[in-house]
Amino acid sequence: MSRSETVLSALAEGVLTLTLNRPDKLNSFNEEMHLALREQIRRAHDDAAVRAVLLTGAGRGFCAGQDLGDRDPRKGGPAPDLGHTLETFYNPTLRLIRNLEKPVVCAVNGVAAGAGANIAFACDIVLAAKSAKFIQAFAKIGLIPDAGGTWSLTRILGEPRAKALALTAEPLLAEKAAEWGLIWKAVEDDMLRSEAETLARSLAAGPTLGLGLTKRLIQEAATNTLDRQLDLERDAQQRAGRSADYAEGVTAFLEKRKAVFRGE
Ligand code: LHQ
Repeated sequence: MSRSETVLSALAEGVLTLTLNRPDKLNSFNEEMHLALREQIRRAHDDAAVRAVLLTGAGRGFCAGQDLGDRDPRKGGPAPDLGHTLETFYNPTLRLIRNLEKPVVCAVNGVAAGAGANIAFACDIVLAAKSAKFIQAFAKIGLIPDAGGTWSLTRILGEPRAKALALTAEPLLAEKAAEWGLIWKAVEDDMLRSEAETLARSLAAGPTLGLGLTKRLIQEAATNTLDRQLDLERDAQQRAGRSADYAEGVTAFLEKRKAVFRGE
C-alpha cells in the first residue's frame, strides 16, 4: 500500500477529510501511515483552501495505536528505541495538530487504543460513535501512555481518573468519555459521519482567523496566569478585529442576514 493509501484525503467545502486507512489492522500506525498523516496535516497548515480538518478511521476501528507487528520481539535483535519512534513519528504529528490554527474535528468511529486514543484527544472537537471505546492499552504491553496521553488525560480528567485508566487499561465507553468531558459527545453510530461532517463544514465556513486564535488561546490558558491571558486576549482581539471576517460578521448582524466568512 502506498503512503497516500494509508491515509485517504478529500477536500470539499473547506474541509480536509483524512481517513486512517489500514482497516485490517484497525488502522494501527506503520511508518507509511505516520508520514502520510503528517504530510496531510502540513497541507492543512499550508493550504488556505483548507479551513477545517476531519479525522476519522476506515472500517470498524478508529486507530489501535502503533502497529505492534512492526517490531515483533520474537524476531530477536536489539530492543527498539521507542523514544526515537516517538520523537520521529508521533510527537511531530501531535505538535502539528495542536499548532494548526484551524479546527480539527475527530470522528471516532470505533475502538481507539493506545496512541490512537491519545491522538483523538489532541483534536479540538471529538465526536464518537456510541459503540466506540477508548483504551489506554499501554499498561498491557509494559509501556506508558504516549502521544500526549499523560498530559491530556491528567489535564482533562484529573489524576484519579487518569491514573485508573492508564494503570488498568480498562476500556472507557464513548458515552462515559463524554460524561467525563474527555470528548465532546457520543452519537448514534449511524449518525456519526453526518454529524461530524456537518460540524466540520460549519467550522470551515466560519471566521478561520478568529477560530484559530481562539484555539490557541484556550490551549495556552492552562499554563498562563489570568494577567498573561488578558494580554494575549488583547493582542489576539486586535488581530481578529482587523480581519475582513470581523467586518463581515458585524455587517451581516446589522443587515440581519447570515454572514459569509471567507477565512480572511
Ligand atoms: C493490530 C493492532 C495493533 C497490529 C489490532 N498492531 N495489529 C508508541 C511508540 C512505539 C511503539 C509502541 O507504541 C507506541 C504507542 C502505542 O500505541 S502502544 C499501544 C499499541 N496498541 C495496542 O496495544 C492495542 C492492540 N490492540 C488491541 O488490544 C485490540 O486489537 C483492540 C482492543 C484495539 C481491539 O480488539 P478487537 O476488537 O478484539 O480486534 P482484534 O484484536 O481482533 O484486532 C483486529 C485485527 O487488527 C487483528 O488482526 P487479525 O489478522 O487477527 O484479524 C489484530 O491483530 C489487528 N490489530 N491492533 N496495534
